[in-house]
This record gives sequence, structure tokens and C-alpha cells, in this order.
Amino acid sequence: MDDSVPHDGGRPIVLTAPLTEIIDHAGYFIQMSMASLPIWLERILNDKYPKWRDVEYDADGSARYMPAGLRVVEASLLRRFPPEDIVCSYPADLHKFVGPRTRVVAVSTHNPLGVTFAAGVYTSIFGSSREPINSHYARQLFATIKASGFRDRFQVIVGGSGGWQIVQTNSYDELGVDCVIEGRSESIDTLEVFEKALRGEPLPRRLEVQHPKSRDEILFPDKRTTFGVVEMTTGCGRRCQFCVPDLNPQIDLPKDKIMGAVRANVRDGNQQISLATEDMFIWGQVHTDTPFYFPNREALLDLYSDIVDTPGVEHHVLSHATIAPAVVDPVLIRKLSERLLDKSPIRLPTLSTHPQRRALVPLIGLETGSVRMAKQIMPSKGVPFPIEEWPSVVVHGLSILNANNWFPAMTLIVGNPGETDDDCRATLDLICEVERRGLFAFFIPSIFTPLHDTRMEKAKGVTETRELTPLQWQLIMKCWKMNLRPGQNAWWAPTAWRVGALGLWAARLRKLNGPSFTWPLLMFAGVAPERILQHFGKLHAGRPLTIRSRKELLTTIKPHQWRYLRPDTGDLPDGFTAPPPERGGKVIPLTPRAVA
Ligand code: B12
Ligand code: SF4
Repeated sequence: MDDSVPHDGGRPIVLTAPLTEIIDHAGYFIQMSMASLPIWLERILNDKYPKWRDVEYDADGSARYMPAGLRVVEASLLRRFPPEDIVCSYPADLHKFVGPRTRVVAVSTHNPLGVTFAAGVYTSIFGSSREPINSHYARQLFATIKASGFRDRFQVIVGGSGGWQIVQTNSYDELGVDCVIEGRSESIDTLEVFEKALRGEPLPRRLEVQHPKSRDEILFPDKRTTFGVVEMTTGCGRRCQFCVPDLNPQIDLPKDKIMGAVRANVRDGNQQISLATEDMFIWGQVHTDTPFYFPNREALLDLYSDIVDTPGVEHHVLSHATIAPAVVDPVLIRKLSERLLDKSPIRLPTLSTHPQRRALVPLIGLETGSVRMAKQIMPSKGVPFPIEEWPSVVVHGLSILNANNWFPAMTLIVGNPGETDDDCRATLDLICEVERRGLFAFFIPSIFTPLHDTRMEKAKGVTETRELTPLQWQLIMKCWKMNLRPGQNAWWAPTAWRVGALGLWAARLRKLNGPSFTWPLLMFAGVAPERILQHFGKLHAGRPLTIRSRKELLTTIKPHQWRYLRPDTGDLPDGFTAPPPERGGKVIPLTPRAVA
């Protein structure tokens, strides 16, 4: 860091984050790629997005936008400290704000060392440098802070969903971190730590703070956030064993506060909004008389309509969702498409039937196609349907979503503890069934990583790509082959992929990933038709699955819950009787358009 003294002696509290977690353009996918690609592939992103490092400033040189988490930290601190003592700075500008008066540099980070699902696996497939691009920039930020000439005057506090990575790898000294706070900044304990740092007192190495228990305790920033992220819910409720966010209380946040944060983003120049959630479909149905997995159609349409109709909101991007609600209420999906598609910045010309080929791409967990495995790791993932019906729920959900121009990015976990070849075959069968039916999702396989604090924290995962079995490799490469479909419409694309993949394999990957990788890679590269490779026993041939009709699926819902089904969605179980009109979710005031 440049050690010149800022004219005001620096700010007592300086807030920052890695540049790769702050950048706000080119959509979610640039950050997801940076989390997963190794640093030596950075030039691909540099070529595609030459301006990715460009950022916007406020008049005082502070950051115009910051990740939503850091903005909430700022809002939390503003309850106790004066605004002139706090600043949000891009990493490259820290020298303008860190000076002799600085007592805290607080870093928010999502994934500093790249050891979460998906992030670690792709870098390790590519070998040599395992460091993902995001991790490289995170380390660069920590090194800059560590090298400050004023380092002995301030303490470094880290928070955010990736803070645990520093604790688990004991990287405090290496990165120059004094304290990691795990949990939300709204907590009074978080404020106490900042108070201590301002007084120059020693801080605890690690502090776990309480999550707010009610919707009113959660703060909303009145400033612009990266990608226009505004919180919609916390927690989930489906209780998957490997999940971190599900450990938080299930809360849906008040619409007026969400809308206030949307307007603040627009006011500060953001044209895009995205609601942060684990499952968008629970909003409006948390702690009502209706179970949260029967979506509140009217409330959701009302909220999303008001967001996309806010003047200045040009783009809206979905974040996370689950798939069972699409089977429960296809009418909701159709109506959401009518409201949201025109504002989606994502275009999939070969898939979408929208006049401008726009598409909605929520992130949805598929995780496994094996019912045996699903029962162990995510028994409630498909509620209200029993987990035994998981493959049918996925196929039906996807057909409803695709018909409405939703093409989700679906995550899969490879190498779950106790996963057998049969489990892997079952997942391949499901993926092949999706392909056979002409359905489409971006399948994003990742290798099981025991995430801190989850119910599977102690389970052991695959640590080296060489440990992967041929079937696990086949699953990974099959997913990526299918994912290329929307981009394969140019005449040269398939050949370029084939040659590129083969070249990379010959030069590097063959040695690195071992013999189990060879046939799946040749399948990915399209060297020989899959049929032939299957015939010679080199690959598993996906077996056709028996998929239940939607009516059969609805019949598997517990009969006492049939009353929550909506008659206008059709396919109702025999013996269904419509509930009296007053039954259902909580009463939410509606705009006339939403009920129309
Ligand atoms: C939106 C989102 C994204 C977006 C935008 C991210 C961004 N830069 O803004 C995109 C799609 C780009 C993204 C990408 C990824 N994400 Co993401 N993402 C989310 C999501 C849905 C919401 C995050 C959010 O803004 N929440 C709202 C804010 C207010 O909450 P928060 O960030 O946690 O902040 C609070 C506290 O953490 C704390 N806090 C935050 N910073 C600080 C700093 C200090 C000093 C202190 C004291 C406290 C503090 O206070 C805040 C509130 O008071 C979460 C799930 C979730 N609900 O949290 C997943 C989540 C954080 N992502 C996750 C993952 C795995 C990823 C990826 C690695 C996925 C991938 N393979 O591509 C990448 C990594 C991106 C990167 N740059 O490295 C995981 C994190 C797991 C982990 N770290 O252990 C989560 C939890 C999802 C999950 N179900 O597993 N993500
Ligand atoms: S459905 Fe998703 S967010 Fe909910 S518990 Fe399972 S993994 Fe977590």
C-alpha cells in the first residue's frame, strides 16, 4: 500500500472486500467463474470482459457499490458511529483512507480461499496453480493491508460467508487477520468488537455472533449493492444436511424494506436488482397457516411485479430457488415469467421462445439423482413430495420451468460420503433422462466439501481429483458436455471444443487427473459417439427412468395437505375437494395487477 498520509489522517473504520467480489457488471456468472477458474486462466476473462476491473466512485472517492453483506455491516455500524468515521473503499484506494487515525480495516469475504463447493474442484481439475482467481485477489487484498505503514495502529476484522475458511485453515497470521466474526453484523456483539478495536484493545481471534431471530432486527442498507442484491429471506427450512444457510432462522423480510433497498439501488445508479434468498418460493409463506412449501402465489407476484415495475430497474436476475414449487404451482411459474422475462438480461437464443430470447436462470439444487443418497443427505428437499419421488419431481419441475423459459443452473454434489457407483449411475440416469426428453438445465457438478458448522461438517470428502472414479468423472464431463448445448450453434464451436479439450488433456490433464478421467474426457471431446463408448463398456449407458405423471405426483402428497393445492393448476388427486376460500396463506395487501 502507498504509505502517504491521507489529508484527514484516514478514517477510523475502513470497510473493504476483494475486487472480484465487488465487481458489478457482466452478471453473476463473472463472479462465479472467478470463484472456480484458476488464476492462470484469468486471461480468458480479461479477453471476454476487458473492462471488468472498472468501478464507479462516489464524490469523496469512496466505493459506489459494495457486496450487500458489507453494506449491511456499514448500516449496522452507522447505528453507533458517525458517518464521517466510516468509509467503504475499493482495494486499490485503501491508501486514500487508511492512515494514522485508522483503527479498524474490516474485510467482507464470500470465498477468500476457494474451498467451498464447486470453487475448489475446478481449479484442482486444472492443476498446477490451485488458486482460484477470486482467492488470488482476496490474498492480494490481505497482503496490501498487511503491508500498510500504519498496520501497527489498526486491527483487521474479517466477516462474511467465507470467514470460516480463515478459521478452518488457521490463516490468521499468513493473511494478517486479527479477528474473524462469524455471523451477522446486526448483532450487538459485533458492534462491541468494533468498539474494542477503536479503543485499541485486543480482539478475540474468532467470535460467533447470534443471527437475528425476527424480521425487524434485520437491517437494510440505503446504498447501492453489488448486482443490486437485496435480501429477501434468510434460512430455508428444507433441512439439507450439507447446507450452511439453512442453519439460520427461516425469515421472510418485509416488502416495504425490500422496496426501500430497491429504490436506494436505483437512486445510486444501479439498473439491476436481485433478491438474495435460499428459496424465493418461501417468501410470503413463512410462519403462516400454510406450510412454506406451498408457495403464496399472490404475494410473490405482487412483490416481483413491484420490483420490475420500479422506474429505473432495467434488469432483474433470480437467485436461488427449489424445484418442487414448480410442480406444485405451474400457474405461478407462468405468471412470474409474464412479469419477469422482459427484464431478464440473460439471453439463450437456442433455448428460449421469448421474442428477444430472454431466459430466467435461477440456481436450484439437484445434488443427486440417487433416492438412496437423497434420503440420507436431503430427505426434505422435495417436500411436499416424498423424497422417493425426487427423480420425477426434478423431471416434471424442469419441464414446467423450461416451458416457461426458465433454464435453471442446477448444482450436483459428486463424492458425497458413502456414495457408491450405484448412486452415481442413478444420477447419470436422471441427467440422461433430462437429455432424452429434450429438457435443459445448466448442470454444475461440484465435489463434496464438508462445510463448517453444517450437519455434515465432520464427513470426509474427495480431496484430489485423482481419487474420483470413472463414473464420477463421467457424470462431471457429461454435465459439462450438456451445458455446452446453448453455445454450440456456431458451425465452428463443436470442433473448437473437441480440439481444445483434447489438446488440454494431452498436454496437462492426462497426468494430473489419472486414468479414470480418460474415457469421460474423450466423450466430452466427442471423439467417438457416446453409444460406441457405452457399447465397449467404457461408459455407463443412462437407463430410461419411469417418471410419474403430475397427477400421480400430486397424489403422493399427504392427503391432509391436498387442501393447499390450487384447483386452477389441474391434475388434482381423485377425491380432492376445494378448500373454503378463507383457507391459505397470510393475508397480504395486493395490487390490482397481481390478482389479475
Ligand atoms: C447473492 C449470492 C451470490 C452472488 C453475488 C455475490 C456478491 N458478491 O454479492 C453470486 C451469484 C455472484 C455468488 C457467487 C458465489 N457464491 Co454466493 N451467495 C449469494 C447469496 C444467495 C446471498 C449473499 C448475500 O448477499 N446475502 C445477504 C447479505 C446481507 O448477507 P451476508 O453476505 O452473509 O452478510 C452478513 C454476514 O455475513 C455479515 N458480514 C458480511 N461481511 C462482513 C464483514 C465483517 C467485517 C463483519 C463483521 C460481518 C460481515 O454481516 C452481514 C449481515 O449483517 C448467499 C446465500 C445467503 N443467503 O447468504 C450465497 C452464498 C454466500 N454463496 C456461496 C457460494 C459457494 C458462492 C460461490 C463460490 C459459488 C460458485 N461456485 O460460483 C460464488 C463465489 C463468488 C466469489 N466472488 O467468490 C455460499 C457460501 C458458502 C461458503 N462460503 O461457505 C452461499 C452461502 C450459498 C450456499 N447456499 O452455499 N453468490
Ligand atoms: S433446499 Fe437449498 S437452501 Fe434449502 S436446506 Fe436444502 S440446500 Fe439448503
